[in-house]
Amino acid sequence: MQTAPNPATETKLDMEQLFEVRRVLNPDGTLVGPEPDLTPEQLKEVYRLMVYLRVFDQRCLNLQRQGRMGTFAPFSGQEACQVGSAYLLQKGKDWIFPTYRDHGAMHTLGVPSVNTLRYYMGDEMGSRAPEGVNAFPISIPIATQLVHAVGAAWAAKIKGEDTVTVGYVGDGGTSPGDFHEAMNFAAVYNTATILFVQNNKYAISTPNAKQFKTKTLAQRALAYDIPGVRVDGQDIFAVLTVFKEAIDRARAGGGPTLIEALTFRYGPHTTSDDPKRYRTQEEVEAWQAKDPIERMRKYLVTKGLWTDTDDESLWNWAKDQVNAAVTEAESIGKPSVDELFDYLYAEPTPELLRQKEYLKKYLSKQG
Ligand SMILES: Cc1ncc(C[n+]2csc(CCOP(=O)(O)OP(=O)(O)O)c2C)c(N)n1
Repeated sequence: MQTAPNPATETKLDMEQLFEVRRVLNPDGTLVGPEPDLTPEQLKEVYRLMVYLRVFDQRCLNLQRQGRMGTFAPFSGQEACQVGSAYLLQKGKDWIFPTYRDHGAMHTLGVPSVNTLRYYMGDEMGSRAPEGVNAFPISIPIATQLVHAVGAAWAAKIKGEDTVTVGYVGDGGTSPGDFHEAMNFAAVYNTATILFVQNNKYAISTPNAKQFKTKTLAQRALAYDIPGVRVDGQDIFAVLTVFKEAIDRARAGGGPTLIEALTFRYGPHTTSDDPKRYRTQEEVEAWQAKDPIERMRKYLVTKGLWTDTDDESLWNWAKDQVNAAVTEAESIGKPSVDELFDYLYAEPTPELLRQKEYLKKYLSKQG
């Protein structure tokens, strides 16, 4: 008896070719594709944001080491993904749903650094973005925020609004069911959602090879019949370009896009792990040679838009700005005990009230 061919095993599509990595700016700062449609001022703003975020990130690591901040998740190396994914969104209209590593995107959208510092210093009030800055609080559970991003886009669609939402996730976050549920729902209801995977190669210490079998993550879009894109995540121009395409399509009613950016975090997963135990120095250095900030600096210099003096002033300016934000955050008093309990439900449950009284008594006994 003849068996029918099985497409799942017979298909020999080259997924890496099908989902070829989009690139505009080479590591040496030369162009290989059309630049995004930005004015010289906007180009400099994008660069300024990336530099600022690098300085901020490094400072947060130091604050944690000095015992002035709790556990922190650094994103140095991922600045092009952070800035490029949020820069073209419409402020006050579009929404982002970030992970614990996306404070760079939050800042790009308008969340002040003081908020991020307060959050990581243990004050939940840091999660409250200013009015008109549409950033959801950081999600610690991985992939849950994708479902929220799709839900928000669906709600906007029902209301007849052309709002776009971006759900952020890492490579590890593509394994939980929430990722697939979000993809399916976004596809079926054709929501204006961008599902943005920053594939930084490791989920804490788990490498890609132990996380998924497919050659790419972008190809998962095929299963849901939505566009899937792979992009060089160290190339700010390419990230801006693929986001422009996805945002325009979503806003025009064209539905969701899955974007996989190939990127790398230079530092630890969080301040509580040691990356030397699961990756080599050579790997880190190979990625540092493709640095997104250095790449854009070279481009700006070649274009005649930037000088060494400009660069020195920018790094100094960023340090001053970050210092001012740290001073401000540290001058804000500690949150009260009530704040730990008061915002989960409109009416507190008897159990929460009991816990609150218990904690207050305990703390007053401790003096
Ligand atoms: C639902 C859930 N399961 C497990 C964890 C524990 N955890 C925290 S971070 C992490 C790895 C996430 O890696 P990835 O999605 O690649 O994002 P990255 O941290 O690299 O940005 C895990 C498993 C969690 N926070 N939430």
